[in-house]
Amino acid sequence: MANGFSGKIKQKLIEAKQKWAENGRLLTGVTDPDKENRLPPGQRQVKDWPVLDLGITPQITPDEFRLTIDGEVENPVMLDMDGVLRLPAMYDKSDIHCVTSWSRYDNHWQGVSAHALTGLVRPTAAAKHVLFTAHDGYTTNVRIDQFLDDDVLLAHHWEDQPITAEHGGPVRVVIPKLYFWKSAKWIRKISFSETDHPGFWEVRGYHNNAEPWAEERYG
Ligand SMILES: Nc1nc2c(c(=O)[nH]1)N[C@H]1C(S)=C(S)[C@@H](COP(=O)(O)O)O[C@H]1N2
Ligand SMILES: [Mo]
Repeated sequence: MANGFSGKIKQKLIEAKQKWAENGRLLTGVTDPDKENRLPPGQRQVKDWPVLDLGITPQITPDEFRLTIDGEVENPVMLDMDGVLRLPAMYDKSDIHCVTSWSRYDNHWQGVSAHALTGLVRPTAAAKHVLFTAHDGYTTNVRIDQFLDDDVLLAHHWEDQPITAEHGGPVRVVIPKLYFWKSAKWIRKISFSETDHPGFWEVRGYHNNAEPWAEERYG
């Protein structure tokens, strides 16, 4: 493969995060179903933008970028960067909530909406789940209704700049209303399916739904 990688898998960090799930770290026992507070329970606001990964930073140039969308769809596609940029652009401002407790307000994203993507590939009636696969081997899963929220996009710009490699460029997923581990960086495949396929953290004790105001951190 022509793509470059830097770093190596941080096995200790993965084991530590698995322990947090076993111990229920950060759980307050308080939920906020009506989202009365902008900050979900157990979160704190940060002004910087932390980088979280498994230790590997794939270096994918826009030229090398390919995105496969397959599974329960009428029109499977493989898009290159031009193919992504030709789809209607969407802009959104949203907050990030990472399960390790930091939240970052007012991120300005530009990219392609989940709606534009499904308009292109047309999921079949059987499609109920979505699995994202990334260049570092990471996977994460959501239900199709979570994917089709109005603020979900495949982002290629943040604050009017191309998304950097450390933050998942050239293209990453952004699903603002779920904990940020659901937002795959360095996306290379999106698969629609009838059955659910739990992802990297979901099989290591993290919640399948990941809704911050319900404190769905672990489970
Ligand atoms: N491909 C990939 N995507 C990923 C991850 C990862 O390790 N690999 N980490 C997830 C986690 S746990 C978080 S909190 C966010 C971090 O995104 P950031 O580094 O841009 O803040 O990416 C998510 N998406
Ligand atoms: Mo995270």
